[in-house]
Amino acid sequence: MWMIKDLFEGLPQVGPREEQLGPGAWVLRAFSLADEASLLASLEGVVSQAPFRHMVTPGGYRMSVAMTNCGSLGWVSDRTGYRYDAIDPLSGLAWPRMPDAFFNLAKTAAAEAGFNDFDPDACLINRYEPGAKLSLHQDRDERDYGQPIVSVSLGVPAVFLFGGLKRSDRTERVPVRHGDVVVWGGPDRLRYHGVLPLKEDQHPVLGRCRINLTFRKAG
Ligand code: MD6
Ligand code: FE
Repeated sequence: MWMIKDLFEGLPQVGPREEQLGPGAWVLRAFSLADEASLLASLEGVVSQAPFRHMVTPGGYRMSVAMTNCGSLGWVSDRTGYRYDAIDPLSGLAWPRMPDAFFNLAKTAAAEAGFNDFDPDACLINRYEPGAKLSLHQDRDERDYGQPIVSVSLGVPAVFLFGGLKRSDRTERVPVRHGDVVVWGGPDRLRYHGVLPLKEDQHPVLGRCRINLTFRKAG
């Protein structure tokens, strides 16, 4: 069947644009597209050392999103809880170092949103296949809520849910596409958020997947 989105396929995405989601929250449209090649090459290097895996929640459920990490700390979940750990439990080794292309993108995106001294030490890498989702949650395992979070979307488009400071607050649906970067911090740092189940789609490089890089200062 013919769909409107087919009309846009193959056309160049327009240059960077910014949308404000809150006093300290921004979507930087297409912000990472200029670095696409180095980001994807760096991603391949990280994943070859620390492959994607489905972690288990403290409640015993297998997460539909597959995860890995790079940087001096990595986010992990198992039956004992959520935490940041310097060691990849799968290999028993340190997580791969954060590639310069990742670090530099996270710094420049944070600065663009007004956070000038972002010092990321952790990059959580999420892989969504069709149907994978992330339930509404807050990011509260980090030590310093004064530091923002930078989130880079690659591959198949998704719908990011952006809620309020209470779980029951209404959520805004934010479409995120290949190259978009979301930054939030300050008064928006603890807002609930999640990702709707990924739709079946194809990206020329990443296939049926969406990859999300989430940068934090964890330690
Ligand atoms: C995702 N992201 O977009 C999931 N958390 O795949 C997150 O949970 C997230 O994107 C904090 C800040 C930005 C995020
Ligand atoms: Fe999150």
